[in-house]
Amino acid sequence: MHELNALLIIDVQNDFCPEGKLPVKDGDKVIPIINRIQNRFYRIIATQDWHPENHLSFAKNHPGKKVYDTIELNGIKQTLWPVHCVAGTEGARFHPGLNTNSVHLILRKGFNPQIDSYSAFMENDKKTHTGLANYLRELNINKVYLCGLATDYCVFYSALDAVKLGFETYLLIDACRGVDFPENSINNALTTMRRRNIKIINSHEL
Ligand code: VGL
Ligand code: ZN
Repeated sequence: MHELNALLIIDVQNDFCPEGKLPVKDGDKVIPIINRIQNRFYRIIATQDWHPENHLSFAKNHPGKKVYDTIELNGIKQTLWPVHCVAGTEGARFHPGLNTNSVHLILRKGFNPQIDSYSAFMENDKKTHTGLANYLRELNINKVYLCGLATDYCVFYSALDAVKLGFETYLLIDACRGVDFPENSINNALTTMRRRNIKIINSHEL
């Protein structure tokens, strides 16, 4: 059967790496792995979390609330984060170690101040598409492989949407790192992904 694949590199940005504003433990460790595997893919898409200063996922835009509090935002549960990945800032840039020369599409998400967008496919309202699903479909891509940051947020929601939208979906576990807040959130995400038929593999199995 004719099969075309894509690599989705999720949010490998300075702010999610150890020196950043919302650091993911060992976030930069995924970079050499991602650089090594890029040549296996027909298309490579890299996402950037790309927020305006007034984004409502930032705790500082909710007086009296603290980082990691949860609120309801337009009827959707929202974790409040430190200010991160502000559009055009150093923190929003790809980590300089990530090789982006072979990236075909750079997709930015989270730019609507009212809605967060963990998934590369849909905003958190589960209605507003980013355009990625139809981009992949027009290229006849049927398999997607996910890597990057963070395992339990943007990678997780992107993977769930990928299967929901009909793609055969793989998580490259060694090429991901997570926030792990709240406690066990990485393991819970992995369990949910397995249940939804997302295949969790190591990059060496490619
Ligand atoms: C992310 C929290 C807030 C992610 C983005 O890239 O996983 N997490 N914004
Ligand atoms: Zn964000």
